[in-house]
Amino acid sequence: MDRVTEESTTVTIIGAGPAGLVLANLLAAAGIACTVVERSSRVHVEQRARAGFLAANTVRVLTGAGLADGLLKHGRRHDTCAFRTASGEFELAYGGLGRGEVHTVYPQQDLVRDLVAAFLDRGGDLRFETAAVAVDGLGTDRPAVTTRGPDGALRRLSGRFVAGCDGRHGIARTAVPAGAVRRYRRDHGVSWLALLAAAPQSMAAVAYGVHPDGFAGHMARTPDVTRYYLQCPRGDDPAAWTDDRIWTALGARLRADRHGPLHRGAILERRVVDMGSDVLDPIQYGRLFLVGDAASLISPSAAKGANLAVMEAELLAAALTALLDGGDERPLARYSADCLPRIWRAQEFSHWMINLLHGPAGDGEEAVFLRALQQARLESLQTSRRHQDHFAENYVGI
Ligand code: RFL
Repeated sequence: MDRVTEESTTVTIIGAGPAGLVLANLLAAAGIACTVVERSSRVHVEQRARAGFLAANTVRVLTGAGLADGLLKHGRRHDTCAFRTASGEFELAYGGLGRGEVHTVYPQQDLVRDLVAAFLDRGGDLRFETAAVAVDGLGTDRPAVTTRGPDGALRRLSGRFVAGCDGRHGIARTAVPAGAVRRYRRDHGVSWLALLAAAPQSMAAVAYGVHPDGFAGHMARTPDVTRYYLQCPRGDDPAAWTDDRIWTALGARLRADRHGPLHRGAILERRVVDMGSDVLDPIQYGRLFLVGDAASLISPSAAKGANLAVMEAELLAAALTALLDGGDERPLARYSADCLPRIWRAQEFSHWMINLLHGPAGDGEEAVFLRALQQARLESLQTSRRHQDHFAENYVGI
């Protein structure tokens, strides 16, 4: 039997993604002891390119907590998106619609790097290459997380609460007994080849190409790197997509012949992402609280995942602080009920976006009908100011 060293903390946070790191920083600022365990290395989490579009609420939370120096300095304002269809291009300057909110473009890996540095600067306890391997005592007032560190040693961290911020495939979800929470889920049946290109953005706006060959997307990241997406068949091998094939498909679907050429560059990353969503209800079990992708996975169609993670981390930090500092149990009791309506709003909008951007292939009766609906949806968005305001509110809001 391996020897297990016993340790204690107040809140054990599993996972150093946006959810875990925002929570850790907010708790540390409130003087609440927490320990973050992260199975990957620091280099890995600080280089993992994913999201880039930060909602106004995310910027507000980070600014209020003094965590926004990097994003305020290097982030870029983004307020327009464009749709390219067979009938031309239309732009939505969403920064002037709805509530007038805009995105800040700042790569997730840069935000993670800032959050790691801020937590360590405060003297925070953050253990990389340390995986949570078991969670126990969730129904007691002393839940514990057993971890295995880089030296192979086992440590059992017991505390008052556990925050599961370890993403969709983490251990926190699996620690919840079957039947204790309900899991809603949907496979949208669509896959994207997610690409990072070593090239500046090709146009100022986010662009969504709606094309008979499938969807294509263009999103800024940094001055030298741009994210693109190509709808692809489920199970496609990313290696089968050569740089040439990628640029040809992007050019065709984003209609470069009509709207101007794309800035090409080497493809730095290509991976197939299956569009799926799920929501756990409640996002709590005993003294375990789920945050971010661990609570609800959302398809990247509307860039909501990281923003939901930050929203939930803020609510959980405030609720834990109210209890541990002031003895008020009510916000923590409400955590799940407070988050779920916002999660479902984001899910609803992301689902609507999926239907806006993808028409089914083929000449079958249903496919033809659904493509006509897609066209009607795009026309409504192009022509109705009310629809545009609603879109803007949901596109940037959380
Ligand atoms: P993360 O970022 O996955 O972090 C979870 C962390 O937990 C660690 N972990 C463990 N650590 C210890 N022990 C264990 N047993 C562990 N198991 C797991 C993992 O190593 C990891 O470090 O979850 P978090 O913090 O909830 O954050 C969620 C966001 O990362 C995610 O929602 C977004 O990236 C989604 N997303 C986007 N969201 C946006 O808001 N805007 C976007 O523009 C956007 N673009 C994207 C995206 C996701 C994408 N992919 C890869 C699905 C683009 C893409 C391509």
